This record gives sequence, structure tokens and C-alpha cells, in this order.
Amino acid sequence: MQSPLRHGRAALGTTIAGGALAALSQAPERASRLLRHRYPTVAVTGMTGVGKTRLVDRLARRASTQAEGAQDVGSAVMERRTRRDARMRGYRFRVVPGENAATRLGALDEVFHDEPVDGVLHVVAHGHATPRRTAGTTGTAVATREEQLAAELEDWSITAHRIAGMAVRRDRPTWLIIAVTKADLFADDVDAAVDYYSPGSGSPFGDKLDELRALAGGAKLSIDVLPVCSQGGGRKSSMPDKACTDLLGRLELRMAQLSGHV
Ligand SMILES: Nc1nc2c(ncn2[C@@H]2O[C@H](COP(=O)(O)OP(=O)(O)O)[C@@H](O)[C@H]2O)c(=O)[nH]1
Ligand SMILES: [Mg+2]
Repeated sequence: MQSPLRHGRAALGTTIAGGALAALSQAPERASRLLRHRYPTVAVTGMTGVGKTRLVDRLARRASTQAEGAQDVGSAVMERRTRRDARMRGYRFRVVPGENAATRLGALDEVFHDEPVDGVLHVVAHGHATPRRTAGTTGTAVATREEQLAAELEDWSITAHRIAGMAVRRDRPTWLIIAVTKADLFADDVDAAVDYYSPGSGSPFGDKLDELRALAGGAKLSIDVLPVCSQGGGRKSSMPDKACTDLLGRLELRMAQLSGHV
């Protein structure tokens, strides 16, 4: 869809100087279409502590900025990362701050309304989000896995509504990948975890996905559920680093397919 601004600019060009200027006035639009094709934007959503920043840093081939052990601070601002490869293709990631951040609503508006993204990577951790204290409180944050799963579900309800709203407003399809991260923490349970987050599974999360698909229309939204981890255990663990790297590779391949990169 063209914005009124672009219509206006193109029309002005045509009336004032004809061809050349009109072509020039359309150049930014063509450039932005090319940029979108080569560097699609990806919203990265999910509750605080679930592993969004770590995952995007891996996907963007970026060394984690935060020192080990000192990183359990939720981000209050939208994080932006760009992945570039040798063929000038990649992604522009927009990491939406988790539920404790005051800036969250604005960030959700930006990625799902103002500058709607091409795809969504929704990150979940099967109840293994790292609990974080709300700013200004003291003491160790603790939450049971059940509480974490409930919080994930609540977070997902909000995001799913935003995705549905974006999908129905546009002609081209939107892609959604549910990235089930921290698989190293439930290495023997990965299939059950993926099932819990899958459409048609009958789980609370699956039911919400079914609702989303019904709202958005099946042809308008593709949904994949992929296990992943940003850091593996030792060589003897059931999810060594190499296994994590393989899972990351599968996620990258799927994103590339959905983006027309391969
Ligand atoms: N075991 C394990 N821990 C992870 C993984 N990904 C992230 N973490 C840890 O989970 C915590 C939260 O991660 P972070 O990316 O900051 O979460 P965010 O709030 O969603 O951005 C950090 O302590 C990370 O080290 C993973 O794949 N496996
Ligand atoms: Mg973060």
C-alpha cells in the first residue's frame, strides 16, 4: 500500500517537470522496496528473560555485549540489530522490550503498526525465562515454571492480537516463527515442548495460535515452531554446543526460505 505522502510526492513530480523528476521522486520508494527484499524486518517478541537478546545476537553474528553473569537486566528500549551476509542479504531485527518496560507499548505499535515488519520471531522458553526483578524492588526474583508458563501465555495473547491486526491489514502474507529457545535446559523434552507451542496441539498456547490463525486467515499467516538454543552445555551434555549450532542453522534456513533469500 502506498502512503498518501508518496502519492503526493509522485503527483507533484509529474505535474512540475514530467518524466525525470517523477522518476527521481519514485527512487526512494524503489530503494525501500529493494531494502525490504534484501533486509526484511523481523520483530523479535517474547517476555523478559526468555532469551531474545541472546538469540538475536547469535543470529546477527554479534558477540554478546553483556559480560557473563552481569546480563540479567531487562532492556528498556527497542534493540536493533542488522545481520548482513556476503551476498548483501540479511535481516533487520527489532527486539521489543519485555513486559516490565514502559516503552513496550510504543515498541509494539512501531513494529506492528507504524512500520509493520515482514516477519515475527516470537521467543518462548518452555517456562525457563530468567526471572528479573521489577526496577526499584530488592530481593531475589523467583517464579515457578507454572507461573512462567502462565506469564508466557499472557504475553503471547497481547502479541498475537497485534500480529492478527497487522496481518489482516496487508495483502502479502506475514510469517511467524515460534522459537522455543533454551532447549539445552530441557534437552530430553524438546518434542513435548515443541508440541506445546504448536497449532492444533490442544495446549493453551496451541489454542491461542489456532485463534490467531482464524483471525488472520490461514493464507495470510504462516506459522513454524522450531526448537533452538543460544548456548549449549558441555560436550557430554545432551545438548552440546554443536547441537545448538545445528538448531540455529535450521532456524536460519527457515528464515531465509520465508524471506526468499534461498
Ligand atoms: N541455558 C540457556 N540460557 C540462555 C539461553 N539464551 C539465553 N539464556 C540466558 O537467559 C537469560 C536471559 O537472556 P536474554 O537474552 O537477556 O533475555 P531477554 O530478556 O529475552 O532479552 C540470560 O541470563 C541468558 O544468558 C539458552 O539458549 N540457554
Ligand atoms: Mg533483552
